[in-house]
Amino acid sequence: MPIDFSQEIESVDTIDYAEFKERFFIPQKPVKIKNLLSDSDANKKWSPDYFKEKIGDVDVGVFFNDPCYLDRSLKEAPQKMKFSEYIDLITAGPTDARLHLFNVFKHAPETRDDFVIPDITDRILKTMALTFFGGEGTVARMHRDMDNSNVFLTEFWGKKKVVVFSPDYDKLLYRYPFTTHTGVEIENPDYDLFPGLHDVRGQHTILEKGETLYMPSRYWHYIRYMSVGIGMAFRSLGDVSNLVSAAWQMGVVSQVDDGMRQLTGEWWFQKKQKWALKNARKILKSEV
Ligand SMILES: O=C(O)CCC(=O)C(=O)O
Repeated sequence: MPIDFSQEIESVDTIDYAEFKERFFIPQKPVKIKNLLSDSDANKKWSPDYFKEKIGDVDVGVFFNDPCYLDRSLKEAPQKMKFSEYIDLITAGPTDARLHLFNVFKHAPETRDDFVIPDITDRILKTMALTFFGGEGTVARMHRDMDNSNVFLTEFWGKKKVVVFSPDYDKLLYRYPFTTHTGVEIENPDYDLFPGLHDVRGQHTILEKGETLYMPSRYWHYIRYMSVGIGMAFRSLGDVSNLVSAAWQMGVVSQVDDGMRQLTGEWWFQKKQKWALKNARKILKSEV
């Protein structure tokens, strides 16, 4: 059976703290909330032109999906351009150029007042909202967020397909050890190389303008922009065990990974690839 993410993520119109906690937060289940921020000024005002006018002259770092970075997030964007040029690029037609975790509020602080983060859960990092820009066809390839926080992603312009998988599928998704990344392409899976994908089940949604998607801590996510898109994510801290493992991952494991990559280059990447295949094989064997 092919990898299956045809199930839709549950969707609610509105939800309060108590219901969210009981039905989604404690069980760590994804949910789309249609009207968490749909009334905000951001949903009324944000557009490519709105930001082009405000911060057109700012230099921004633009990311592309280069396959040589399959096993990590790039810390620095490979290309810089004026924000206005970036908007011209993404509005001209399909492109994979994206602004990832972009702090638009540093350049246009007044736009932070365009929305109020609701008290939907505890330990929300209210000052840490970040934005994402992309063109039609832009892909945020499959990854888990290294900080293990709970993510609330709101789309304020355009729409995107989001596919999520539980962290229980870590090994069958062929996570490269030492990282929160995988080389699998879920919309074009290579079953010969990654046979474990046959057993993977996920969920998807089309996140439309104004809607918010809650992705629990450590959930895998894959995102494809169906149009030019502007999103904003805020986060709430994971529980103690997630915080400890995030600190370990960021402070130790990924430092070792970076060091080994610098020392041994391709050898390290191939080693991780082998380990990922071996980890999945073990699970497949135990299932027989
Ligand atoms: O919407 C996007 O471009 C990416 C969002 C994402 O990967 C995240 O919130 O972790």
